[in-house]
Amino acid sequence: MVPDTRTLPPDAPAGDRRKVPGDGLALTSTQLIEFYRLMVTSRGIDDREITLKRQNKTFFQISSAGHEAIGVAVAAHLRPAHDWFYLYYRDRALSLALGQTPYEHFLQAVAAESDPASGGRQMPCHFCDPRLNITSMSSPTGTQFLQAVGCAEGGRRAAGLPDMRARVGQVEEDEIVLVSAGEGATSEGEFWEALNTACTLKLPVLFLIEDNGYAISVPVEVQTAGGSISGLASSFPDLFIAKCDGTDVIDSYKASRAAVHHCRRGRGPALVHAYTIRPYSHSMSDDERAYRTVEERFAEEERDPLTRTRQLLLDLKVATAGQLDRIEAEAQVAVREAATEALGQPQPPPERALVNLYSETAPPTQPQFDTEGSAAFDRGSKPLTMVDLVNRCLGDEMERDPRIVVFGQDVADASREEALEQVQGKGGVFKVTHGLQKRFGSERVFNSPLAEANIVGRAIGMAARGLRPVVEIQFFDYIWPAFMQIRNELATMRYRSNSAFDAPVVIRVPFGGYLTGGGIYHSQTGASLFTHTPGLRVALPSNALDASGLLRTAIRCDDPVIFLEHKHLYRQVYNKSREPGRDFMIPFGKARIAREGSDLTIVTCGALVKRSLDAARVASQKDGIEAEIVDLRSLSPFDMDAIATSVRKTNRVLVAYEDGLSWGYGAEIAARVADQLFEWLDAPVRRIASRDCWVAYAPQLEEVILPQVPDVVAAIRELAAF
Ligand SMILES: Cc1ncc(C[n+]2csc(CCOP(=O)(O)OP(=O)(O)O)c2C)c(N)n1
Ligand SMILES: [Mg+2]
Repeated sequence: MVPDTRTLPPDAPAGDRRKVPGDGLALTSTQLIEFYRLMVTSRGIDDREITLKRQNKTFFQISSAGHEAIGVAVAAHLRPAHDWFYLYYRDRALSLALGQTPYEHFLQAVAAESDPASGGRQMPCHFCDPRLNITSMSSPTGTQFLQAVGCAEGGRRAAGLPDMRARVGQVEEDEIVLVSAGEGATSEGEFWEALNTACTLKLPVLFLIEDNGYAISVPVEVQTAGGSISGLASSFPDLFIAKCDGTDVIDSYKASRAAVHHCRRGRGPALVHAYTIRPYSHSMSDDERAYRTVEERFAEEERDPLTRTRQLLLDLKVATAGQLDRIEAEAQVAVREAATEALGQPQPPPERALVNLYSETAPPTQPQFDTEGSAAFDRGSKPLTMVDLVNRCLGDEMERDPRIVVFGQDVADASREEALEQVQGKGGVFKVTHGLQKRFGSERVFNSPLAEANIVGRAIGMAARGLRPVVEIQFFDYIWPAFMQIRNELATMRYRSNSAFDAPVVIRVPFGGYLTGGGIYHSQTGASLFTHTPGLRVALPSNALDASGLLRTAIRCDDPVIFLEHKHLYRQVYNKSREPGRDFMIPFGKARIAREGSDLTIVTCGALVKRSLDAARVASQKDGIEAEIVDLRSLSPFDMDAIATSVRKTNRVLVAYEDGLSWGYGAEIAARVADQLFEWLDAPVRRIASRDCWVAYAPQLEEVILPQVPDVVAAIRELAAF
């Protein structure tokens, strides 16, 4: 008869426990047996998937073999649907321990439409389960760290703000966020950014690093200075560190218990460095015999967590060999049945390929976002600049929706609260967020470190739990460190999670040239890099009024938006407007006819709108040519109907844009016009754009590199004469 509860000897585990406080470790035999059942189930799923892949019944396989012990041990201290989880692909046992089923894992492997993690969009072991607070994982290594920080931070901020808390869903006082990854992924800069912010804000994030010694074929000593990630991280303040043998359930249990305890008590983040093994090569696309010696591989076999746990249970007399054999056999039956059932499930039908790219309930294209006709202009007030109206829109929206947080570099008035009373406030290098911190407090308006991926990654983590981040990237020229987060994380969130999660984040970005001296790194364009990213929406207003209306829509809609604010247009007198009212919205995909004309159409946006208007005036006065100007306002989606209507009238098209000519935004417009409106055209589609060059600092060079009014005039004349 096995006693139901026993205290295991504290000297049982291997590994370094110097920093693990407390020795009393109570585990029931039932728990230990459950650990074993989950571990053999996890290995059984991997083995079954490998067979299915060889039979071409699944399409990819990556295993959790060797990582089972740390997985079940850490999960024992965590609370699904209470804590939050950012997992990685070797966390099959962990996810089973949190409550997922073998059937659900197989549904993803066979790419079933009913796969609850992604609806057949993602490879196997890309876990996602909103019922358990397992957020959607993607494939890039290391992108999950900053999102986990944002998730923990979102909970913390909401916990302190009753209005926000009431709107964002469940927030638990003692919740923690688990984020896991391999040791190789810690070489990504975002790991260090995440540790930095987690420690700065003392957030309850548990970093679980499952160190199997290899990142595909690259061994840890090539990856990590000194060969130990916990050693490298040891000087972060308030970071609790525990090392353990991740193939030993007891050692793993103790280390993760201490780490969870630290986080739950609000003492800051923790890092568990678990030494695991990787007995099955990196994935089925890899053969480790190409780079590992026979001796090394055999030595690793000695540490197989399944063998070790089985022996432990026998040594402790928790179960007999016969009982363990039966558990294994039952697990195999359950796995086989789950696989068979999943194999009968159909893949998504072809007509569903594009579903879930964008919100179906609140996309920015919907009529609910068109209040343009009922603007409530305050007749008595002065016209305001684009900076003023964007600032007012942000303030109005923050007042309306307590879920909105605003952050980025320099966006706060003054990070030091003691300074806040005495100073005027910074509020952004362009002053667009000026006064918002004073008005809404430092929990909702705050500065980030100088790290662009940090801003977007955290925003995605906050959005996953219901906050509405409106962040600023200081200059478009410096958005690139965040591009991985924007393209692979933000834009894919809805699609890859089958709409279980979304990411309604607005990224405001000062953009563009014509600064006279902006140079290479303060003049950049490149909108097409974002319009080429499915899942994103992109806007580029050319005047203060449109900026107000488009930003309000961007904030209220459920899709992620890149909101390009042209720096050159920020304070121009010619584009000012009166305040249009708190509900003034312009939907995306609705162009504006900036000038009516009958001889040719100029399709344009941003700073080229004014240049086209000036050129059209010259052409009208000097040549009698009347150009119609279509200001697109939103670049993705764009208003093809407005273009078509104009082209059917004028039969000639010039596309004018600020990106470099080749592969730039207008190239696609020109191609669409040529393709869809060919029979309406009396002349070839012409383009005016920047030279395929950086914008040089010398004003004389800037002038020839960026398209100018005379260039547009010349193109109008040429096109009209064709
Ligand atoms: C950003 C990025 N670069 C490269 C890859 C390809 N890749 C997938 S897994 C992997 C190795 C990861 O090693 P590690 O973090 O140690 O995890 P392990 O697979 O060993 O568990 C690489 C290079 C990727 N998915 N993402
Ligand atoms: Mg590794």
